[in-house]
Amino acid sequence: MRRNEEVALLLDNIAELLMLKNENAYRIRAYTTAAQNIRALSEDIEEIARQGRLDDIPGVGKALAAKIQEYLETGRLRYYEQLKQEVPVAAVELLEVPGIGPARAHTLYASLGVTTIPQLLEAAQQHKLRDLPGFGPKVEERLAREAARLAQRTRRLLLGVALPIAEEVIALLRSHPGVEAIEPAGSLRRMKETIGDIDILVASRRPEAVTEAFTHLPLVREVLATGTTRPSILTRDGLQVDLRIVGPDEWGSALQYFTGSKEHNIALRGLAQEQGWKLSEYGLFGRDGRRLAGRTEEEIYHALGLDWIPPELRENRGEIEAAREHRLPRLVEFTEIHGDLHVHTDWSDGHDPPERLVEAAISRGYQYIAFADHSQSLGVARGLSPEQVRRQHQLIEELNQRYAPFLILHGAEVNILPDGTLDYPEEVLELFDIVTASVHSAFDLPRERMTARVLRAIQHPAVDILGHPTGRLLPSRAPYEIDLEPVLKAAAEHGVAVEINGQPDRLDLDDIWSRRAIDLGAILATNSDAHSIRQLENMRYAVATARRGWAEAQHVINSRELADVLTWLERRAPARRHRWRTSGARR
Ligand code: DGT
Ligand code: CA
Ligand code: CA
Ligand code: ZN
Repeated sequence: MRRNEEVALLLDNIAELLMLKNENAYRIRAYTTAAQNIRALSEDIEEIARQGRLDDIPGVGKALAAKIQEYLETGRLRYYEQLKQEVPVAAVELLEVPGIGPARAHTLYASLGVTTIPQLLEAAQQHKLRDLPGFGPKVEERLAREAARLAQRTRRLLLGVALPIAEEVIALLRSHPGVEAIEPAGSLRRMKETIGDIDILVASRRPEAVTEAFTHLPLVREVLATGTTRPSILTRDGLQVDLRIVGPDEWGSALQYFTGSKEHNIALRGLAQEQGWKLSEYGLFGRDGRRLAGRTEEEIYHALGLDWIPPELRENRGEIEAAREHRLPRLVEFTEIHGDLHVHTDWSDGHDPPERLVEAAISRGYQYIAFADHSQSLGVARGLSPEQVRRQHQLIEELNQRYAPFLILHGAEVNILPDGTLDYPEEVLELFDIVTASVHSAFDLPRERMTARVLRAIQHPAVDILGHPTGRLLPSRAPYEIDLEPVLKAAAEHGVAVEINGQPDRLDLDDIWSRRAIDLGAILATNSDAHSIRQLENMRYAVATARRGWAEAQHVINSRELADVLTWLERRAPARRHRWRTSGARR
């Protein structure tokens, strides 16, 4: 099934480019229909191609079959490459603007060279649109407004930036006497990795008073809208916060609606419609208009024959079917996390000394922590020399005496060198209790070589965790080229945990790949990758990502008790067993 989605996306992309070319609707629909049908296949498209049955797929004729065949075999499609020469791909963005269809988009890029929303805004402000065929002053004015709105909206925030601010607002409003309930909504409640804007929902019988308090919070820079039930502000950090105030009776339906996602809501509304019912932010209503549910979210889901669905799963990725069949996962909880296996000290590029990190970990209720300073070749991050590793080993033994029964594991974040070997000789690797292997250099290797590189590291018996497996940085650095399927399979086979790195700009693996890792039998490690005490908090984002990836506690190595983690660490390196027995650290 590996390439089904890839092929479907390719066909969708072609359809979009054809739209921009203003091709006839019939041809365009042929591509989107084929894409849909390929997504619905329960068979691997590569297998179908091998058996020469591509044109048996509904909506796929001989010509399209040949194109898919070409793409599957060569990784390229000449027709698509050629289209990209003819049509500026960036202009697809214009189709997002309400009021711009294919014909107008075509006119915009063909006569003005406008391909992006900011360019559209500029052209509208300079009154260059009104004289274009099919536009006019009214349209120009409207497009200027829409483009201005969208240009703002495209700036997405990291979850780790948005959540603390939202929580500050919520804490400040919660104590207001008019507030009966308050929760984050939207992508924030779903803990998505990036957030378009911050949505907060309040239940109150006194919306004017709440709006008054909200728009006068100390962190408000500018009030964008004052409507009594929908005030909106800009914070001092320049973030937009939308508040919705509803009556307590509508709390459940409003929370459900404003949590989204849009796709999840559409699917849910469809379920209601099958019964002849109507679902909106005001409630679930029967054929005769009688209100069936709406005070709580549970009420609504139950009325629709579903178990209540945790917000992190509400993306229409199978959660509704699972809820109907009572097979939703029991998602891992933050309180089930017993330790953090990736923390940097001031020995490499961290800010805080080991002792203080240990104390912070203990006060978080953890049973164990692993220091994972950088390895020798990472000069910029003050990677440790073998000599320093030996001294750090000594120090950790002393700390373990002092802090028992809490256990400090001596770990390292060891670079995977371009050829897949590790950045320390064997006799140094043997000193570590736990090793996280990560790629920190040569990001531009071809896909096959990057994959082979990481596979080789996984096979090394010293390696326990694969660190930030794709190397992406939000919002700017794309993942390096790597074929994750075999990597995750190898990790599963060797008992190597796959990291969900909790740094807000990493969240790597992401939600989708985390879910795939679980399906392939791999175990995850939710790690903070903290470089300071404060950043131990990153664990939250790692756990949230795991939850979005449908992870249960059993799928997360650091939700295990200390003794079970030690057993796991002994799986390929039995000599380690001797170590914790003699140090007396094992309870
Ligand atoms: P964001 O802000 O881009 O990260 O994503 P969301 O999901 O927070 O979206 P936002 O802020 O536009 O809207 C908040 C929620 O309101 C959204 O998740 C679902 C609901 N919603 C908004 N527009 C629609 C709509 O057109 N249809 C449906 N069914 N729900 C909508
Ligand atoms: Ca939002
Ligand atoms: Ca919003
Ligand atoms: Zn790293």
